[in-house]
Amino acid sequence: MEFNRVCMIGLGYIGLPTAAVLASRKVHVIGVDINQKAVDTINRGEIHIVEPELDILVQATVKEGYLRATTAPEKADVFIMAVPTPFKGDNHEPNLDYIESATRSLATVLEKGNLVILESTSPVGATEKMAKWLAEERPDLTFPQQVGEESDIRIAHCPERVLPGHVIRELVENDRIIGGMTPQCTEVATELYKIFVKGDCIATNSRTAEMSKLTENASRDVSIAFANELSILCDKMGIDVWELISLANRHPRVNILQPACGVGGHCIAVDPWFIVNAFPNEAQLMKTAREINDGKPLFVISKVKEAIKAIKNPKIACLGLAFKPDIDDLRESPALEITKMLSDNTNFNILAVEPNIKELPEVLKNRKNVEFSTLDDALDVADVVVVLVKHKEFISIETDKISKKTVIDTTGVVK
Ligand code: SAJ
Repeated sequence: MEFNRVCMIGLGYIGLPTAAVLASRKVHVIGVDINQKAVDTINRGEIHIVEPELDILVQATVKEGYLRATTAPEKADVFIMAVPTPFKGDNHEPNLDYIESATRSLATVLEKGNLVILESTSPVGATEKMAKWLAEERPDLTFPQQVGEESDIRIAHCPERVLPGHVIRELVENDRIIGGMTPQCTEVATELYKIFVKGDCIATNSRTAEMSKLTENASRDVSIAFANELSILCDKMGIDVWELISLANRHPRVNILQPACGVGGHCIAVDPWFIVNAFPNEAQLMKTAREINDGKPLFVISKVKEAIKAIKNPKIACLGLAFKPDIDDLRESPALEITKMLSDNTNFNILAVEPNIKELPEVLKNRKNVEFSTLDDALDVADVVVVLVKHKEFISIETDKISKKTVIDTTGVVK
């Protein structure tokens, strides 16, 4: 199959880097997004998200004419969908509305021989649903149904597995799971990814590919929950959890992850629910892990409240707002949530320190008791220091600056 033109639908944290990497391999990429501002920004050769190295890649590929953004799908050899799959309702039910509307909109320009790939993290069966929506829109074309049967359109699920902050490198170096609806679909999709993937392209079917992505993030969530549960147990026993974990990890077959103030971001705290929602009775461990990790911020808040009991109008330094170390991403951040919940108590004065952003985020702005502070200023005046994120700036905090203060360290940086 020839891959002269690729239409990338969704130009967010995954779609834009993938589009830019493909374009850097001299494939003509049309990026599609409903956000006109994002489209305009990209067409100027700039970016609307933060990701190292992405700016250079977008600038170069737009300038050379390989990448162009627009708001509606155009004819292409391949369509790749990287749109969000959030929740709907109270029961963490996956919301496939974005996939459905993107699917129906691309159906109008679909042609015999095209390959359609779903990259969005999806519940099991979503790729089959996508095929069904395409078939409803285009009764004149045939779609993959049975193994061994050739169809006009090829469909596959190829989940992204890149780590925010390392996306450009991981897009190229990571192994890629290629889950075609039929072996023929897998074969064609593999050819496409081989244009830029240096890792292995591993063939499977679409349902296994969907479940593999969910499994990876659920597995990490369960491992982090184990560490978070340990941290609560150690607090009760007066044991240093970081020392404990480093000792236990000396065992050749033990590898415990690190506790933190909770689990954030758009992936690990979301994806396991797609499994739990579909199988609430069977997915007991994954559900409990989600509850443990979601409950950790409340435990941290209870520790802060305990520490400031005797202090009138306490000054609390909250160190870190991002969802993980050394990034500026505040999406679903437990550190931000903790800072916000502490500031709900108007008697508390909060000094929010986040070296990776320039101003307070919207949720903390206009709160009289929250001040955006430098690390040094916060350490000078705070009664209580709460370390929420293991940013590199906090690792080098001098002991004498905090020796007289109450420190609640959720990250293990303070020695
Ligand atoms: N965290 C801990 N303790 C740890 C490791 C992480 O508390 O030992 C916390 C972090 O602080 C953060 C959260 O977990 O709040 C998630 O961070 P992360 O670095 O584990 O993962 P994400 O969300 O940035 O990216 C994950 C990755 N998945 C896995 O590592 C299995 C990435 O490869 C996926 O592509 C991404 O989700 C995604 O898009 O699904």
